[in-house]
Order: sequence, then C-alpha cells, then structure tokens
Amino acid sequence: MTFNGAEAFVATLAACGVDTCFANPGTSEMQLVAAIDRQPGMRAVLGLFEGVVTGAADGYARMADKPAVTLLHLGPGLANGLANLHNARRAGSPVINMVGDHATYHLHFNAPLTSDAAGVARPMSDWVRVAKSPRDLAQAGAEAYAAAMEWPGQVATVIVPADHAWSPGAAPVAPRPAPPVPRAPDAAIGAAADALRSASGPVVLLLGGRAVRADALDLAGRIAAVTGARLVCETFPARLQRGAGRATIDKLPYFGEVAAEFLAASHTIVTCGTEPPVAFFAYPGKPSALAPPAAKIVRLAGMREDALAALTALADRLDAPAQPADIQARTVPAAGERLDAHAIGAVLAELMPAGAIVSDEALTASADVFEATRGAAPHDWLTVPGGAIGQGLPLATGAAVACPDRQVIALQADGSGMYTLQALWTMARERLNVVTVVFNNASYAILNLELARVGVQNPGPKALAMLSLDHPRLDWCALAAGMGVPAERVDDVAGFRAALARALAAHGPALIEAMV
Ligand SMILES: Cc1ncc(C[n+]2csc(CCOP(=O)(O)OP(=O)(O)O)c2C)c(N)n1
Ligand SMILES: [Mg+2]
Repeated sequence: MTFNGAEAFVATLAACGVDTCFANPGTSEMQLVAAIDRQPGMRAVLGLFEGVVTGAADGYARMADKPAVTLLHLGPGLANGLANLHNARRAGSPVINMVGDHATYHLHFNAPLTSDAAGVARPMSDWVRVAKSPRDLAQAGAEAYAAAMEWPGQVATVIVPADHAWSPGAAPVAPRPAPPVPRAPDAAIGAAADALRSASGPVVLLLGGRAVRADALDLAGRIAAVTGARLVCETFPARLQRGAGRATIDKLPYFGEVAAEFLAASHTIVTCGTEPPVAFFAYPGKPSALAPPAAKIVRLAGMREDALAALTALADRLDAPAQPADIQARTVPAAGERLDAHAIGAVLAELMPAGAIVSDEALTASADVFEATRGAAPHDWLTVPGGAIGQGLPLATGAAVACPDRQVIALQADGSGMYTLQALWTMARERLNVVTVVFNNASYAILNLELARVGVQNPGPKALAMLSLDHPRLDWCALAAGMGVPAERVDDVAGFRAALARALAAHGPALIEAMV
C-alpha cells in the first residue's frame, strides 16, 4: 500500500491511539480531510469556530487522558483557536494540533493566507514541529503524540505543508513509547512528612492537577486523617473529582484578599500537583503571593510530577489509616425562594446523576453553585485553569464526545458563553448529552466588581456600558434554537427544577436560560 504524507501522518496518529479529530478545515487541509475520511475508526467532529475546536480537544483530553487531534487552517485558523489552547496548556491537557499550511514552494508567492504559522503556534504550544518532507510527516506525528503525552499532558503542534501532505512515497511509523512520568524526589516526600509531623499550627494540603482525581484525593484524605491537615483545591482545577463518598475538600477562593484570609492561619502549606498560590491579578497595594509570609511552604510534587505516587509514598511514610478523615455525605441544601446561584446549585445537587461532568464557566455564580453541590452524587468538576473565557461550551462538547455514557452539565455565564456559542451547534449535530445552564445576568458582572477593586472611583456611563450586556438583552433561547438545541427560559426555582428534570431525562443537548 502506498501513502501520501497526509495518510501516513493520520495513520501514525491512529496507531498511537488517537481516534477523534475536532476540525475546522480549509483548502490547504483537504488532503488531511481525505486522509481522515479514509482512516477507519477516526471520528471527525466539526466545530464552527476554531475556539470550539481547541476547547473541545481540551475537554476531550481532560476526560480521556489522551489527545484528540485538531485540524486547523493555516496561521489565521490556528490564531482563532489560541485562547483555548492557552487554557489547555494551563490544564496540562494532551492536545495535538495539525495545522495545514501553504505548499512549501507557494510560500514564496506571499498569497493572502501566508503567515508564520509556527510563530503563531509557539506561545500557546509546549512543542512545535514543521514537517520537513512527505516522509517526515509520519515521524512528526509519532513525535507529536509522545510530546502531547509528556506528563500530565502538553499541547503539541505540527505544521503540515500542503505539498508534503499530497505527495506520495510516505509510510506510517510505529508509535514511540510514552515518556516515563517524573517522580517527586524522595527528599520532597521526607520534607513533607517532617513538616506535617512537626507543624505547631494549622496545616493545609494544597492540591491541584492530578492530585484532585479521586484516587489521589482518597490518599490526601487519609493523610489528613493522621495529620489533621485541611484539604484545599487550587482555585481553577482542570478536573476535580468530588461529591458524596469522596474526601471532603474546599476550593481556594478566587478573590485575592478572600483567599489570603482563608489561608491566614496556616502554619504549614504542603503543595501537591500545584504551586504555592498567587493572586489571579495584581491590585494596587495588595500582595501577589497569597500564603501568609510566615507560613512554611513545602513542595511535595509539582504539576508535572506523579502526584499519586507522591501521595502514596507520603501516606506510607506517615502510617496513614485506611480511610480518609472526612468523607463527604450526600447532602442537598434547601434551595430557598429566589432563583439565584445558590438555588441553582441546590437543585443540581438534588438532580445531578452520579458520574456527571460539570464544565464550570459560571464566573460570579460559580462559588455558590460549587458550595451547594459539595454533597451531590459523585461527579467531575472542570474549570478554566488559564482564565481565558470562552472555554465552557467547547469544553463540555469535548467532554461529552469522550464520555458518551455520562451526563455533561455546562454552567455558563452569559458573557463568556458568547465567545464560543457555536459549540451548541456541534452538540446538536453530534447529539451530545449536554445540559447547558446559562446564567443570564445581562452583565459582565465580575468586571463591575473588579472596577471597584482596582480602585476606580465613580465610573461614568461609558465605563459602565463597556461592562453591561443590556441593550439589547441576549435571547439565549433564540440563539440555542437557531443552532438546533431545544431551550427554555426560567425565572423561578420551581421552573428551574422542572426544566432541569426534563433536560436530564431527554437524550441529546438542551439549554436552560436562567434569568438571575
Ligand atoms: C479571552 C478573555 N477575554 C476577556 C476576558 C476578561 N473577562 C473576564 S470576566 C469577563 C466577563 C464575564 O462576564 P460573564 O461571563 O457574563 O460572567 P459574570 O461576571 O456576569 O458572572 C471578561 C470580559 C477574559 N478573562 N478572557
Ligand atoms: Mg454575565
């Protein structure tokens, strides 16, 4: 059998176990489109904007723990997808991008779509490779897979010149072995054990990355049982497995001064899977580091080290008991009268099925929903680790493609949702089990708070208009209907409960527009 470069590239990715492509192609990618078409077992999912494609690849990766491949159109198409690649990179998600480019000899003519595609890729990729020949494409594919799988995951981008893609004489290459997972040094385990044993005040075990998966969290809970440590999750975890039956864990608050207050009494902070906490932004006169200056900070393992192995070794070293200190009970708070974030969280806690996957881009609503759902049936909670909004709906899309048997729930702030609402169309086309709850507050509410927090006094109407989504008010039911997703609008708690029950019972996507 003879292969052109594109076919050898795609066959190599398939041999590595890549079976899903999120795509938004153009003319320079037509050979790749044809190669995917001919590759058995490779699913192709069209996204109508590149930010949907890259965000979906991130959501897929967080749930599947392996990469999907994206298909993007030269430098400009890649550029449209960069913000969600930034989020994927901060999440430690394995993602492979295949970016078509002009034929090598055509670049010289400076045709309209000519750009420095590798230069566009670099800031939001951990690894970039321009294929050098038709035969080299397959090699680049195998290398990209290995790079993407570097623990816990990286963004790997291959630039595919069109003439390399269409030229014959290529052949697939064998997958490279996955790189070994770096271990935290023994000295770090010893230092953490000593610090936890000898602490003369409150101790925090600050967990992030892979340390907030269920198995690691169980170990952390057992360590808490022997040390009295409080389990705290980083503010924007990639994938936190929480809920009834799992070790109780709090999340570090978003606002710097609230987070600093939360940590103020800490004598010792041991970090695992994350770094010592810092404020999301600088504010005039406020510190950037959130831990109290006198606290002892000990690094058990970083995001790129094996958190599970480190926690296992630490639990052994400390003779931790078999059970976590505090196991979260199944609880449902009272919803209250008004339809607000707490009420929506309370109803979710009541109705969310076990194994649900939550994509949280609810912003100002997030903290209350998170708190109200702590005793929900066990579920996965995905956030925006890179802070670039427009991730929520694409992430939910990718998670649903990775986990067709699980219910996905997208908690979506209205302003952030507008960046990549085209994801709704992909949900409809693929009949994905995603229930989207839009928090329609007709506002960039968080920025109204931030305006005051950075010290702006008496903002004028021009400033306030830049933070308002009124005039015209967005009609999310109409937007969803236009993309094939059934939707309903609710403005009270009973209405929300009924709408959520209906949406969860139905197959395929649904959207609930909550007027909050
Ligand atoms: C890519 C990107 N662009 C802009 C911002 C700045 N930003 C942060 S929050 C926000 C508005 C959020 O409004 P909404 O999503 O409606 O949430 P709410 O504050 O109303 O809860 C903006 C524009 C960002 N974080 N990322
Ligand atoms: Mg809003």
